[in-house]
Amino acid sequence: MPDKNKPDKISRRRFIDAGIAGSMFLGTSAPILSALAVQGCQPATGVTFGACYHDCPDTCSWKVTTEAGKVTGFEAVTDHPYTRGKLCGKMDKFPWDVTYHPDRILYPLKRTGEKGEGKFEPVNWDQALTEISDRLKVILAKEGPAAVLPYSYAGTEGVVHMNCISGRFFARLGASRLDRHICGDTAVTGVSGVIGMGTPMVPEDIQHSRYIILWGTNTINTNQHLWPFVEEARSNGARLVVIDPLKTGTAAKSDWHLRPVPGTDAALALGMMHIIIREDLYDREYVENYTVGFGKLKEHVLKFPPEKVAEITGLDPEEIVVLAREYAATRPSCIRTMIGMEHHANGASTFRAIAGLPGLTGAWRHQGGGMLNLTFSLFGEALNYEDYDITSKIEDPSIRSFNMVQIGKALTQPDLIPPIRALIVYNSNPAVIAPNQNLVKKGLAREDLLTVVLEHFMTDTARYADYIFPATTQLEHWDLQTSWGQTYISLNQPAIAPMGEAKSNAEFFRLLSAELGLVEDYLYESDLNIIRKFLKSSHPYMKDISFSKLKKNGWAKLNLPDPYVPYAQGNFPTSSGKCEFYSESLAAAGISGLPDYLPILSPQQDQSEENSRFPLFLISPKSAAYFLNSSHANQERHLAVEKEPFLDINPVDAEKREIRDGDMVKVSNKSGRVMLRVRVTENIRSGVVSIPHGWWPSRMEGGSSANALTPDGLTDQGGGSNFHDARVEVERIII
Ligand SMILES: Nc1nc2c(c(=O)[nH]1)N[C@H]1C(S)=C(S)[C@@H](COP(=O)(O)OP(=O)(O)OC[C@H]3O[C@@H](n4cnc5c(=O)[nH]c(N)nc54)[C@H](O)[C@@H]3O)O[C@H]1N2
Ligand SMILES: Nc1nc2c(c(=O)[nH]1)N[C@H]1C(S)=C(S)[C@@H](COP(=O)(O)OP(=O)(O)OC[C@H]3O[C@@H](n4cnc5c(=O)[nH]c(N)nc54)[C@H](O)[C@@H]3O)O[C@H]1N2
Ligand code: SF4
Ligand SMILES: [Mo]
Repeated sequence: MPDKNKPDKISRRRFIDAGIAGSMFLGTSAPILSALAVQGCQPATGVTFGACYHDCPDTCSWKVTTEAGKVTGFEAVTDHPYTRGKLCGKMDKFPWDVTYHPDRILYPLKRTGEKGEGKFEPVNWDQALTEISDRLKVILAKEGPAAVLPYSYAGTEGVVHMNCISGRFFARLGASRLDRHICGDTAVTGVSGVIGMGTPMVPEDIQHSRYIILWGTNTINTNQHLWPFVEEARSNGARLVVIDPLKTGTAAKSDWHLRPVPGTDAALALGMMHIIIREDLYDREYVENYTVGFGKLKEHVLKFPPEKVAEITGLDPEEIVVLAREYAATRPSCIRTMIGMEHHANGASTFRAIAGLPGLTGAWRHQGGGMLNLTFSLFGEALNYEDYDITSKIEDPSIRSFNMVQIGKALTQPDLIPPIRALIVYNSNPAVIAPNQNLVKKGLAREDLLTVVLEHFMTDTARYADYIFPATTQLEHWDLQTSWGQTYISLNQPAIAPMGEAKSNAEFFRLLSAELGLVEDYLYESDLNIIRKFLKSSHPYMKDISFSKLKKNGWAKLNLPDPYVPYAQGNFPTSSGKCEFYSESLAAAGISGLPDYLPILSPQQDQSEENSRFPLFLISPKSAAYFLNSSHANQERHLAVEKEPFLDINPVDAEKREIRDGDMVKVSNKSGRVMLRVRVTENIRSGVVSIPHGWWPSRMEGGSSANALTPDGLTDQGGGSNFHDARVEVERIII
């Protein structure tokens, strides 16, 4: 059970910055270590265990068979109780789709053409590192280390290669810091305002639930190993409700699909509370003993009667009443949230309002009850972050930082002193995934910017690089995988030697450190040392989990209390130890003490001239089942399934614009325009259109994808992106 007094609560940011890697020095000289650090021995023939590196809540475990140093078999481990012997369609042929793909970058490359053109020549490692380090030395001497910026996210979530040595390297340099808030921090900030930063439920327990609300999450696509547990609950009589403006594949399989206007869910949650309190459906004893601020909440939600909430959300008043009654009357009840819904200017407030519901109904009392959110805090408690996290100890917090969401602005801001002169990109593809794509590309196109990209493929970001370095894949390096969606820890062993001249992220930063003459031992810690040290923990969750056991089996479940019902009797990791309907600390910080609905003006309400020209909301969720963000969106097998990206539009909106199913359209706003084919469909509510996230602009007609239309504003708290607040107009292209 999370202990609110322990300083080991890690934010999602800190988890991602798991550049938070460990310490403990080997005391050997840097270059020698560098040579030793790369690989443990991998068998030429035999079986190794590994785990998926993707930014996906499922963190599947796999088994690799090799013969004569080549992969001959790749499959899910069958005895894993959560992932249950199945990899997803994106990853079930991973060795051939990625590691052995003929387009994979296997040698360092140096730019010969214009930035963005994609013309390169091979260069050897030594020469490329020397040239980069010479340019960096000039930048450091002339403009200082703040002129250097890393750009990375969760391309691999392994604790070694996500941001361990690299995090230490940039902190040691004194480079500008990157705020990695693009995913999850907004949701987590909102939820923790009410119930604290803990892990409220474990995913398997959803099978015990009898009322399941999948709220703003497309489980079948984005979290597919949870789905069998949902189905199990249903076969035992659970009712499944999906709340999503889109009729996703998950919504299509639900018992009841509610389709609010995007960005209005906080009003819906407060409206449910209105009914639950008015009709006396709340758990009096739970509220009295384990919550604070009920009196204030009761008065506050009077402002959210069903008629008013119906007006805001576009739902029927009756739907709101029935949802509230059913939710309050059925036990155990579980609300499952993930990430997509946070991508609005009011994202944190939305999550905060929703997080209050289980406290009101006492859903926390039951196994299978409460809120299934993210599980990363369990790993934050269990593992030895103290030794692993050198970065935060050496990083100077007074050095300026840039939010990764606004990378376009950062690279193009005219009055920045010093300007960003060097950008090192790894584990991310900002030309595709960051909002305001045209501004990002403008920044990347700067001739005076030294851009270095570590990658597997020639991504749209890599095309802008001055130097590209070939990164190893998960089959070629050691790593340790924690999870933000389940409770297993997995060791990834290299199954084969690195292909071509590929080197891991950690090794790149060791080599660059040596080239720059940096001497600190923590820059040269080996992969295996990082892993072993990270596992060295006396926390009860780690009982009987060791490196050698993981090596033998591949995975281990954290030793959590069974059943895991942490808030059955309060014990919330909040400052009061209770569920905080009213938060003194947030009120003191100038944020509302109560959860509230902060309206995002709809295009109809917003009378500004600018926005009246763009009357439709655009959302760009992860609708592509075969992409993982922008990963795999260049692979034939994946593209064959996804075919092409469509703009989904409701018949009412299509008719107004004389658009028919299959027409080519131009979707535009002041930031950009995207050309694609439409699908006229009742699957989306009127007033909203949708384009799938992940497609590479270079592969689209007209050279732009969804993020050319998304705003680069920030969410109310947590520093996330308001991707889904875009407004657009759609026109038929007459050919
Ligand atoms: N196949 C696949 N799986 C993935 C990913 C991927 O790219 N592809 N990405 C991974 C990553 S990084 C993440 S963060 C997770 C995300 O996992 P999810 O959060 O489940 O996925 P999203 O598609 O981002 O958003 C979920 C749903 O939110 C809906 N939505 C948008 N705005 C609102 C709103 O205001 N209210 C409500 N109720 N719903 C709204 C969208 O229509 C969408 O269907 O998925 C992970 N898994
Ligand atoms: N419009 C819109 N935009 C979005 C979202 C949305 O829903 N809509 N979702 C947002 C969310 S939630 C997220 S998390 C971000 C995700 O954004 P990113 O984290 O940038 O995700 P990917 O596009 O998968 O890019 C990861 C890259 O890392 C590379 N990679 C993988 N392993 C390694 C490695 O070991 N070493 C190196 N050097 N590279 C490696 C892959 O080849 C890939 O190109 O996108 C965000 N952008
Ligand atoms: S992407 Fe997700 S579902 Fe697919 S193999 Fe990786 S962890 Fe499993
Ligand atoms: Mo994400």
